[in-house]
Amino acid sequence: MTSSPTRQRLGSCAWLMRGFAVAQAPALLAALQAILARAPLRHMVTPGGQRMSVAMSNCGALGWTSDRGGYRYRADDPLHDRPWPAMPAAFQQLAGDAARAAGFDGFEPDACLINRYLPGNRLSLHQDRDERHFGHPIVSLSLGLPAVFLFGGAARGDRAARVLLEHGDVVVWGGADRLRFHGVLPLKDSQAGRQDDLLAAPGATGDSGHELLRGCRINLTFRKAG
Ligand code: MD6
Ligand code: FE
Repeated sequence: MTSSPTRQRLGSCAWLMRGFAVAQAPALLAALQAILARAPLRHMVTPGGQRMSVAMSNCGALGWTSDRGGYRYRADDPLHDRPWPAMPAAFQQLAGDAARAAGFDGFEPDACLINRYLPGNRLSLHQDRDERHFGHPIVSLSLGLPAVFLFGGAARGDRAARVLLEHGDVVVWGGADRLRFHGVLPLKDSQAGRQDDLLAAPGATGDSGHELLRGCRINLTFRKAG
């Protein structure tokens, strides 16, 4: 495994950049608060009829949605049939900078999916394949409480690595890793003790103090969906 203090390889085209966004987090959270006032977090329903435990919203030209009809990107928030809030410049900047640091130049996301995890919430193994092209990477930013990210292989049954994602961490993946299965283990109630088998950052803490993050984890994933 190739590592550096700032970049840790998770796959041939997948990188964890610990603490990459810690400094920008307060500004990102202020922008996020305004977005969520207009496009509130909600529990979507899977095509199979299950209510998702993770609450979601979006910003950008396109937003990822799920309902009985399937998974798809839409230009309008189905809660009120108005466009999703625009993607703030600070979000675009962060996503482009992170992609570049991971070797993907010129990343211009048009979609940002916002995921909010409360203790006990999990995201089962899935691939991200609702985007029009798989030639663009995905940039994922973790805020708030830490979570264990499962990073699997090309097949659902492949063994998955466990990666601890903490406040300010960014994961970027694309290329040969773009369709790897991944998920999130149930969120722990407090800042659980670090486990030896996880890739953990020395000295990192789980909380930033912003009220939006009280008792939860928020993950932003930036994609080029259209
Ligand atoms: C999460 N993330 O970390 C869920 N997908 O809360 C994802 O599903 C994800 O982190 C694609 C790329 C990066 C991700
Ligand atoms: Fe995903």
